[in-house]
Amino acid sequence: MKQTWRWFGPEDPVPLHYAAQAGATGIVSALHHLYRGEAWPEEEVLRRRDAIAAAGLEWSVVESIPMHNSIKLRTGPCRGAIDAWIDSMAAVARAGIKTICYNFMPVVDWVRTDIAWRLPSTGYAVRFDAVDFAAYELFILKRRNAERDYSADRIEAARRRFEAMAEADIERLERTLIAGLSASESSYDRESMRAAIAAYDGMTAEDLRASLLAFLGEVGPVAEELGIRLAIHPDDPPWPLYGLPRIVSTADDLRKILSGYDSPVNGITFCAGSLGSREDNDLVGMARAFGSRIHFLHLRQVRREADGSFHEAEHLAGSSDMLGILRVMLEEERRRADSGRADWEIPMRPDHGHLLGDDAGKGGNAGYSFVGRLKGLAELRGAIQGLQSALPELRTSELKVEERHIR
Ligand code: DNO
Repeated sequence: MKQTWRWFGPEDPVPLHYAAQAGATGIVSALHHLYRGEAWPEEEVLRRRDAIAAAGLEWSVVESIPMHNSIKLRTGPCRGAIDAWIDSMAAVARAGIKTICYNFMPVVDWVRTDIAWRLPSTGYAVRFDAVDFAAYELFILKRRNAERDYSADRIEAARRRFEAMAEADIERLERTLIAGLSASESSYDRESMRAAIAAYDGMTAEDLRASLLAFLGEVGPVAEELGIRLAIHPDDPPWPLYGLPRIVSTADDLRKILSGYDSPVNGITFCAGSLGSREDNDLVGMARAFGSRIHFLHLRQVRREADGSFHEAEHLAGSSDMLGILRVMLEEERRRADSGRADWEIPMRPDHGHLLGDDAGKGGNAGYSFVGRLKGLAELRGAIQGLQSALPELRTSELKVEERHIR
């Protein structure tokens, strides 16, 4: 597996050479500073690529080319936004990057209620608290008809939670929920959030899927020509939020997307953390079922809690079977290599990490501090080498394993 590391660009407080120190050879990046809906200028793409190359690393995956809401709604500037997306994709392809991760979540990208939840070990994790989330949309955002999405018991629990919140708690929760987590391109205040949600009024999951398939129908053929692999990222968390449809949450969802535009370029980012937040997602089975269309791996784990909440656990110690997933993906790499594919190596990154040691208090992007991700990558690398050492049939990268021993 190609070990990669997300870098948010020159503004990222974790510099590129730290990625190399962590053992990554590839970088995952995007032009985060550019407004969604406009094409990425080629010279900016090349500048980013060269900055990464100057650190001795390779830009392996673009994550993500932003997806303007009009593409999901198929209204307004949709046509122009798709053309811009295609232009960005072409600029990226010309710069030599062949894998593009993107998502199709309406209004909000990944959602957490707490970015510094204290772990028993004294580190911090990001967490989604289902009751806090309900309290926010029922009693703070006051989303229209939100109460229809909750049981009477949950509404009562949310009311009690809300009543116990101080003004500062409300502010912190709101900032975390709608004012932008790292990597999400949008940030809202209460009013613009309500308006963004209202734009989707009446849109069903079927409608949203139709938008995605229409998008793929236009982008897919160009991706085929350019040799690009498209990798849709699952919803995080994988269920509807704010009454908005989410369509990349389950095995059934993925099947519909992959068969809806049935081409090897139409693939997925297998995010073990996002998909693993649902108990009914059998991750090892999904990795096996969709293996040939998995173009990128986000490796992390969550610990699911009884009431629908979850927090991010250590990379090898959550509610999912990480070793099982790694094993299936190593088998997939072996298959690709055996079939003569030059691109058999699947890029993976340790997605998120705990806030540990003296990273606490340094600021930076939630989930993307240095030490926590270094630990995650080290654990994953150890697990991969352990599997390959025990199971010779998984040793696609035996040369690489030896190289590392020599170093
Ligand atoms: C969070 C991420 C997501 C993801 C995007 C992909 O850290 O995993 O923000 O990058 O949704 O488009």
